[in-house]
Amino acid sequence: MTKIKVTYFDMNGGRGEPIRLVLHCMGQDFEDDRFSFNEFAEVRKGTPFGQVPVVELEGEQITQCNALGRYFAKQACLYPEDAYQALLCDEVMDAIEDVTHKLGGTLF
Ligand SMILES: N[C@@H](CCC(=O)N[C@@H](CS)C(=O)NCC(=O)O)C(=O)O
Repeated sequence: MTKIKVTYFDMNGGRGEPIRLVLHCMGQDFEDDRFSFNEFAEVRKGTPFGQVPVVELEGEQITQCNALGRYFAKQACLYPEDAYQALLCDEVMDAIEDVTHKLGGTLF
């Protein structure tokens, strides 16, 4: 696999953590680009949509945490091939995103 750089807050959790975790699980080297909350205003100027997480892959900046999580999880055999099982995974991921979205509103 090519060079991977994950840019996200220096925290355990949030939208970036599942991406870091799946990369660790698959033994994939990656640049763990962490930044403080104070640095976010500057970092977001260089990201699509002004949001994080962002993963640099094949020289492109890719966004959307669940899409990225699924992409790596498929390569790590951590995402079901069975369509129904995949649906159940997606349901949980999207429910967590709903909660995260509401929580985010209280932080920013
Ligand atoms: N749909 C995006 C949402 C990303 C997102 O909202 N990230 C937060 C940090 S966890 C952010 O950058 N918030 C700043 C903003 O939306 O202005 C995803 O799933 O990755």
